[in-house]
Amino acid sequence: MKKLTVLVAALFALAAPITSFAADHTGHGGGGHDMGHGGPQGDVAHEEVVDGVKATFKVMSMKEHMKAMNMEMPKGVKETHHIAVEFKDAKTGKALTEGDVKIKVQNPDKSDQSKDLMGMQGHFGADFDLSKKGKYGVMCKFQLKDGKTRSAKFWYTAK
Ligand SMILES: [Cu+2]
Repeated sequence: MKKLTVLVAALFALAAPITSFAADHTGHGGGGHDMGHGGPQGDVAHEEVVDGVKATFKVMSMKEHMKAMNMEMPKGVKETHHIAVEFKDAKTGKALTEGDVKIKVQNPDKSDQSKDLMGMQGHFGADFDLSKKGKYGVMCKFQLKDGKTRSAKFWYTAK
């Protein structure tokens, strides 16, 4: 009996992220998602608590990001979007600003792009080429000061 309980628990643990992934998927495709209401720092694309850490993802155009950082748009950039993530201790709300953060983006055509994110002004960020219309799968792996490796993922639809 005990074995069965463990198995069921394991199944649930496996199923949970997939279910929320699928829910996001339909949620974002369902229309009525108004881009550009998120202020200068962009829209919250995804928020998730992973093992005690709250991860907030924002996807913004390079223009928006440069404006928010008070910087000029550099010439010749082929990246179109900036993906930013902020981490907070889910209990205390304290910002967690040190760690290794990687993002892999699966493009609509199933090719992918991976980047290490840089720590900048309280968030981690990197620039990606999201110029094709369609659904991008964003997978983030992060290791913060406590040494645990966590991951989060979500869908982003480029219109
Ligand atoms: Cu940034």
